[in-house]
Amino acid sequence: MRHPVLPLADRPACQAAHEPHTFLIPMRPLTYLLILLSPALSLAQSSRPNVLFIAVDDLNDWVGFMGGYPGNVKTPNLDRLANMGTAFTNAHTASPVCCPSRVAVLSGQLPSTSGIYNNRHWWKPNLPELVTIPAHFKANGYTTVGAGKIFHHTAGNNPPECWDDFQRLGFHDDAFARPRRDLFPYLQDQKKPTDFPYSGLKLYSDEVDWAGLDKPESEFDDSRAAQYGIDFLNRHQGSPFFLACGFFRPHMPWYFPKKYLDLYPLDDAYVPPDLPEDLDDIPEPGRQLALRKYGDMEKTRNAGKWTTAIQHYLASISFMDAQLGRLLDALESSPHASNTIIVLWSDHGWHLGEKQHWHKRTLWEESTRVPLIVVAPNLGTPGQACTQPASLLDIFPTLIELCKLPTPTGQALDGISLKPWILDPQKTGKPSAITVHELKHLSARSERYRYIRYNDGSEELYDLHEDPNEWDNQIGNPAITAIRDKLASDLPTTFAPDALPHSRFDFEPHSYTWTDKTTSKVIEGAR
Ligand SMILES: [Ca+2]
Ligand SMILES: [Ca+2]
Repeated sequence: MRHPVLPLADRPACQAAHEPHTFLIPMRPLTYLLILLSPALSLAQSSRPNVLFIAVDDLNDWVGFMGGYPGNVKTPNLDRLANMGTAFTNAHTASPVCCPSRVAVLSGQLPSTSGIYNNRHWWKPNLPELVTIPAHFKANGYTTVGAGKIFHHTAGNNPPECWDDFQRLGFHDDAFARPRRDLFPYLQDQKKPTDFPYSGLKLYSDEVDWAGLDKPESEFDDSRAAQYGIDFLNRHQGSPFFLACGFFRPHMPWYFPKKYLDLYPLDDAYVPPDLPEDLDDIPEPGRQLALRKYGDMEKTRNAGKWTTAIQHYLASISFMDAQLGRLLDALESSPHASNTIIVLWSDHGWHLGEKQHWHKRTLWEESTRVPLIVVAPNLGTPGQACTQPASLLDIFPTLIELCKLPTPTGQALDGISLKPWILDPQKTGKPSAITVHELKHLSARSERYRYIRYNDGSEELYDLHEDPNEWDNQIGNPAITAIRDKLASDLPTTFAPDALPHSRFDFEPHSYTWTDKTTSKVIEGAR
């Protein structure tokens, strides 16, 4: 499977946002002053590369350069970024769920290593010594700043200790759909619009909605995340920086400025074939994962809105892509352009009806395959693609090697540096990409095959070269037993116990401290 990197296309026009930001953490001019006043530090760090770290939420392989969408998806800026560096077109998440995926990326550890398996697991009070990417850069002399969704977006997942400055943008676009004050303490109460849900369908939660909205583009969270990065790039001098921008779209709700809908005429939208029989050769645990939240799939299909929903997912992607474009423009016109590594990744994918599924949380290609682009100035050939299996776990070791940072002390990293594949994308021998989902549901993806083993021992095996949709479970095919055995041997064999759940702790969002209700131990996240 090899998808060519597409040429640049016209970028959608977009407005610039010039609004003041609200910072939860006050700006710290002293940080910059101290760095400027420290010539030794400045000299030592002047040649160190900066990092622009871009996270996307729930973006599957429906991206131009990945070729996952059979129709015409408009992602000129993702394609532009792929043309600037190395596109890992066979990259997979460590977990098909937001929080554990992000903890895995940011700590370099599989859920089976960290014990962070689901959205109800705060990493900090469970693993107070865990070193994350921004904290590691900060400890090594970088200025670390960010905005938007980097860690999981609900309260308690993004400790201020990681950052010199951070702009929280926790789903302001649909604050009315987020009544849980404990999860969203930073949002202002907003009345639910009278015409909500805009889709006309009441689905499993208020976030499952879609619409092109009339509000100005600059007021969307993703515009603000990009603007934060643009402002930083325009003003920053001195120390090397780690700048993180986290986009929420195409995570639900699929809200965006109306004009992005014009990019996708309804008649042109591709809808996956409706194949209930695809589940016939899937073991029961896999069927349960596929049919979880099946009500949304059924209601959407029965209401004749499957195509409309897909149109809104596509428009969400293009809206996010336009914000990425603004950020890349700002980097290109800044003094940092030639000395900044760029990494872009999505936390996991999304099903739009394949295998009768309408969400994430499965171990098939739709959920695990994600965009991963690394732009490393002066390394490799811009525009190259690597089809070897890559894991989002590889990001941390890659950045460590490219930025010549030490490895975090006492912290095993489950990925490996991608630098050898940036230098030679044809190089073979890359380990398979492992995905861990909840209770020991596991997948290993090699360049050609996927092996799944559920927690009851049942299995699937797919040949992606012959069967890119994973329709034909080949487990038991004697011709590829050796493939099965090899991939099975790649799966983790030890499993950290489930982390303690949210309910075990009292969390105070403004001081960013947790108190363990059983031991009374206090854990601080704002040191
Ligand atoms: Ca996500
Ligand atoms: Ca099947």
